[in-house]
Amino acid sequence: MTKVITYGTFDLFHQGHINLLKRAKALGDYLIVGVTTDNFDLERGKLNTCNNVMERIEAVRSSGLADQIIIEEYRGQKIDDIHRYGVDIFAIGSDWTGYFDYLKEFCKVVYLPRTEGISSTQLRDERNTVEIGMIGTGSIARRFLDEAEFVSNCSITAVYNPDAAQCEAFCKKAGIEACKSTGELFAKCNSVYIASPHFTHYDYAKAALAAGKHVLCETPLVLKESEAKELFALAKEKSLVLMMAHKTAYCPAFGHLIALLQSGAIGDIVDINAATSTLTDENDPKMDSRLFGGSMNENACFPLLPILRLAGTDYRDCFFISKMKDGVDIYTKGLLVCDHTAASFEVGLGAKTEGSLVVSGTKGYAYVPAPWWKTSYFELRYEDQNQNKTYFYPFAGEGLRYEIKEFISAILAKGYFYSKLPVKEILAMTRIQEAFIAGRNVRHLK
Ligand code: C2G
Repeated sequence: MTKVITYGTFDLFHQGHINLLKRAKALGDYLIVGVTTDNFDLERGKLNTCNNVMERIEAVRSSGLADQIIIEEYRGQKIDDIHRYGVDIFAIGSDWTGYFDYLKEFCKVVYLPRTEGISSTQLRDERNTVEIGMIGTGSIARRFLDEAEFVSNCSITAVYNPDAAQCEAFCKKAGIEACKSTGELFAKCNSVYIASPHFTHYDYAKAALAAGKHVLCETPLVLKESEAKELFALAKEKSLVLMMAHKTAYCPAFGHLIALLQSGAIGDIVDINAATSTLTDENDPKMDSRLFGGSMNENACFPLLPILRLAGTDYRDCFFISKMKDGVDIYTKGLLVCDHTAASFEVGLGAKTEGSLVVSGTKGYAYVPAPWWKTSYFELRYEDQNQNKTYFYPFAGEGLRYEIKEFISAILAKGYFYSKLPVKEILAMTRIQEAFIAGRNVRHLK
């Protein structure tokens, strides 16, 4: 019996895939099809798949062409599979010609003709495109523009900044239309990315939602829980997506770290410590008390993400110790007391801390080195060091592409969509920031 193996993502399963599988099957008597996992695709830079792994497996299965379906989850697996399944022929489309010649050492390698005129990329592009209007033209907006290039089904169609000169300069460089008002912007997009100073978020988000636009808003969404609740209620009423642009929440490594810890990898969690500091120039608007600057307002959403996810949002008490300068906290240490877990965090714009995340459990601890909020690597450590494990993941570019992809997927899903950053966590983050601004349980260092 001649065994043939082939691999693919098989997203939006189409005639090109069917032809390929037929040609591969014709090479032998038994066809094994490897379907890539969602994580493996992310790792190899494929961020745009529309179907999840189960849907893609089901598509291959229902073609009736595969005698066996396996999943492909790591680089180098093809060699293992060839040995494990006693494969005689490895077959793949001609777009890969030469790439898999290294497998010739283990079996015959055949590059099959690719079907012209159809591809998953083309099908993805034919789906609706989300037109994003941007509010704000600062450094994060610039990065957003670059990162959006990596996400399909979206385009930046217009930009607004009340400072017309700044807006013109940004748009000229980017080759995008500058708008003179939010009304003009809303007319040129179906969704809005808000990257303006945070005290303006509420008004812009409310106006955008009222105009029927989906909203992706930079951190912090707002600084009052009542405002956050109002915005989410408005989004729900109008069936619109409202997401906070929290890059850590959507990156692959952070998601896997949380899943591992929630499944008991270090036992019961007893303590979480996370720090995020970004030394900032004294003259930067982020250091201006009139503009709601300061470390808590600027950075707290980052350490609070793992804390609220792992310890829960129903904390009993929350305390703060701050070092103030010109009316803003240049450094704040926070302590959260939950029923089962203690948590502490540090944020700083005027003081530098070790920006790591440490989660302590009854069986071991997780260590994510600085900058943990751009998670790409972490370790689980145990009393018996032989049990220690290290994990590596991609964190592509600035990492914003993951949140952009999530935003686009949520919009295109047109209905049920599981958000990786639940509303209750955003509300709890806002509640904690609001308590700090109100001076509740805040002690000041001299
Ligand atoms: N294909 C084809 N004709 C098309 C489109 C795709 O013959 N018009 C083939 C590809 O060449 C590949 C298979 O269909 O052999 C699956 O394609 P994709 O889903 O794009 O998967 P790919 O990224 O090529 O993954 O480990 C995974 C493999 O390396 C291939």
